[in-house]
Amino acid sequence: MRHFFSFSLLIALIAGTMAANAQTPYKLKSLPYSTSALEPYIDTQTMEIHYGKHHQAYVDNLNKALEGSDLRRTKLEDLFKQASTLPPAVRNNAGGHWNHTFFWEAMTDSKSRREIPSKVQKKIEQEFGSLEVFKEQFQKAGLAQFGSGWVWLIQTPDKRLAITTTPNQDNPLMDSATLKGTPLLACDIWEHAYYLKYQNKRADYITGFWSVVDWKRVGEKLK
Ligand code: MN3
Repeated sequence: MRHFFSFSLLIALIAGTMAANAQTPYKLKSLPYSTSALEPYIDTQTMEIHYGKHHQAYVDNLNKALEGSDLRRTKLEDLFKQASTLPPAVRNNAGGHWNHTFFWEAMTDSKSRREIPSKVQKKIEQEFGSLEVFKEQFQKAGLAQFGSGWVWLIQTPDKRLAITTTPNQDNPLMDSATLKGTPLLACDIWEHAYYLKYQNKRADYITGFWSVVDWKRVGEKLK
């Protein structure tokens, strides 16, 4: 009996260690396409620096900020529910890691995935009047965001669609967000996302963004 007891204790300890390791350290996921795949809308050099340097830094700094903390056992999506209570280094780098992973996957080099599924088109028409009006409003929101941040298309808990912006590396999953919901699409409007190619012309960058959006993925996320 005593042996059995210590054996199950050992198993519990191993399982506990594995669960902790499943979360940290966080790693940079591979891009779903090459760094030149979104040319000419998103240039190769920007992709290389944005993904390889900026995103990597969020991952490294997140791992550093979580060192020795119980928070590393918590999934990022669950951390965001208590974002307003998190140390700034955890909140900013956890947001930075999650938002960029979401952003890379919001774009595609596949022609067929760039076509908008009819259920997405219909839902957008219902909510915004037309796809063109939606794009205009999304772009306007992106331009109105002062300084660094993100513009999002989200699905709110009542299943409606909405456009919202978040400052810095915040996102609509955070308890602090002015409008909360499930992200369907995001555009990074930090200058580092576009300055090398577009300089101060954020509007042209967002116009280019429409050409590489993975609309199929928006459809997969739409409930
Ligand atoms: Mn960025």
